[in-house]
Amino acid sequence: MTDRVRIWDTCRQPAPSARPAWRGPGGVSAAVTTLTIPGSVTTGNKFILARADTLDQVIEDQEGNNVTARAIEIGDFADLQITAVAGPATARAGQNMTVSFTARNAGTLPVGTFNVTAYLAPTAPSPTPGDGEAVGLKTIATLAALASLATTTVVAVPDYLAPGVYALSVPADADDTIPELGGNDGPAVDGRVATKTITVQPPL
Ligand SMILES: [Ca+2]
Ligand SMILES: [Ca+2]
Ligand SMILES: [Ca+2]
Repeated sequence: MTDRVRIWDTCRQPAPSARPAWRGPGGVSAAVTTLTIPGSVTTGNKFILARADTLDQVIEDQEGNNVTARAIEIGDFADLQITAVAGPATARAGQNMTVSFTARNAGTLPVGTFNVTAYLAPTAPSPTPGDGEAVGLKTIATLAALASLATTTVVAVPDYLAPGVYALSVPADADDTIPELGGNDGPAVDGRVATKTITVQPPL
């Protein structure tokens, strides 16, 4: 409720051009206005409220139907991406392998701690990032706006993984702790599938 109030506090006075004109009985007035959400609003799922007669200046037959709410996701203008990923040509079930990747924040504000997770998936059907078995992760402490970080991590190939050819993928923020602007969020767009496959050999 606190955030509802915060958002509403800044939005309750639309520009005069956006204020609906007076309408007679049964009349309908539609308006479009641009609102600024203040930086103090925390990220996450919120509601934005539209309230008629905010200052209660009009005595109405029904005062209880002046508000409508719509869900809105507040992002923090981050846009995590993986711009490169590679692993070994072969790996062995039950042993470690080294994965290299480059994480990028294409957004306009720095991001805090997030995980980059490595997955192994069968090559058919063609996997998207995050498909298959999670085999390990690396925690990135922070990434400035428009910064990239090239790094490696050692992950364990599960000993129960059937021998065969696998696709390596690395999505950033697969556990979704960093809200990103709509369309830029989720493992499929926050990750990348390695060009080269990995042949997993049976355990020793
Ligand atoms: Ca009223
Ligand atoms: Ca993203
Ligand atoms: Ca995210």
